[in-house]
Amino acid sequence: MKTRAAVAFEAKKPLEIVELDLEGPKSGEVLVEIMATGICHTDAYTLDGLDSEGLFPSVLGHEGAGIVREIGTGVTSVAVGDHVIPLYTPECRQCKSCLSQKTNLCTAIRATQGKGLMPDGTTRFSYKGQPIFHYMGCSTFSNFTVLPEIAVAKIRTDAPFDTSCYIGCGVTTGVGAVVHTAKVQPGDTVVVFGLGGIGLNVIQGAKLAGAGMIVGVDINPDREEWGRRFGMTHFANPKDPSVLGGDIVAHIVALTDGGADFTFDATGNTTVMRQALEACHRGWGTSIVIGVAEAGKEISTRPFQLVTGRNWRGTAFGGARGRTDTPKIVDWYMNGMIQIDPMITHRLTLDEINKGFDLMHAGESIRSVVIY
Ligand code: NAD
Ligand code: AHE
Ligand code: ZN
Repeated sequence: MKTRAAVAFEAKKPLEIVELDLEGPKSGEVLVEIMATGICHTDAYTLDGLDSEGLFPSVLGHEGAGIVREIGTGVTSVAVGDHVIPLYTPECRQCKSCLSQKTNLCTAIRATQGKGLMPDGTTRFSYKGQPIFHYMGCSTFSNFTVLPEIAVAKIRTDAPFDTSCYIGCGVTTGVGAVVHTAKVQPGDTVVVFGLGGIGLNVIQGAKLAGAGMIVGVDINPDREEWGRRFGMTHFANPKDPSVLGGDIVAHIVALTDGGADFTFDATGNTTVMRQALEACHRGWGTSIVIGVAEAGKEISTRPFQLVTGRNWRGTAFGGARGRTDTPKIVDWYMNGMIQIDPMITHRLTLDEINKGFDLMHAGESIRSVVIY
């Protein structure tokens, strides 16, 4: 079949809207009509050539929602007509990682996914006879895409596509980092570095978990108002002269009476990751890395920071088990426990998708969503 898609033909070049050929689902796979997709900073990072796994030409996008239109042989967990969210973190329920119950990082198809291929080692997309790579196993910047059955979460049919697509990455990552990974407890002090599409969801997750002080840190002053809308109690801009001696770590440590119980990096900047670790409380504070850093970047700190009891951890997809937890987060949204609508700042057509990247880079959007 044919599908309209925004293709990343080369790094650092705008996406091009073209008609691709798409092969139908093979055994264990499903064809999904994507109804809406968010644009996450990770898409921009890959398009900018900063991802060590980045492949071109490819169909980016990993934050979608849609409808199953066809199923391959052997598919049992979803049917034609089901509403689904594609999962870049699948859940096979059979691999060592899934069975361990210690991680959400299913390994069943990770190797081929990282090579831009389906589990059988081939791609379903092509353009003028040339193969086009998949991205993060999802490729939601195409109106139709093919996914393994283990990489779709069935969701309720009354959830709107243009908001629930954000649960495919940003919402689940931010809220999940708090509730699944950190397991923040009532009264805990939380500091969030980076108040974009992910960080604001960390803030609302912290509020949901009953955190006491919730501090937001961002170099964009407009983000103070955004943070307060979702439960942030204090804000610090590292560029502001009011920051103690120009040292954001000293400022946070003073503000939080010795450091935070939990800090989160949602910037992808390795200098900020160090600040987040060092802003944790001596003896027990834990810093969670969410941000994805550029290829070649490394994190560092004085080992003394760890010797004296600070913990450094990371999280992917908010520690959520794709098929099990994603539908629950959709319920949280539909029940009003968490907000999504105000964070969708821009709705675009597929032809306007490059504008979504421009808005993100200019700090003018929280989430842009493409509606097919
Ligand atoms: P975004 O662009 O919407 O937000 C980033 C925010 O960080 C912006 O508000 C920006 O002003 C702020 N910022 C930038 N530099 C800063 C600094 N030095 N100090 C303080 N604030 C700073 O991006 P997003 O979509 O929210 O994604 C954030 C990060 O999370 C990206 O690195 C993305 O790749 C990553 N991410 C990781 C996962 C995961 O599963 N681990 C999932 C989604 C996104
Ligand atoms: N490919 C990169 C790493 C990118 C990365 O860390 N991706 C996150 C999701 S970001 C979503 O916006 C993730 O899930 N990582 C776990 C995994 O298995 O990819 C690199 O550095 O090579
Ligand atoms: Zn993402």
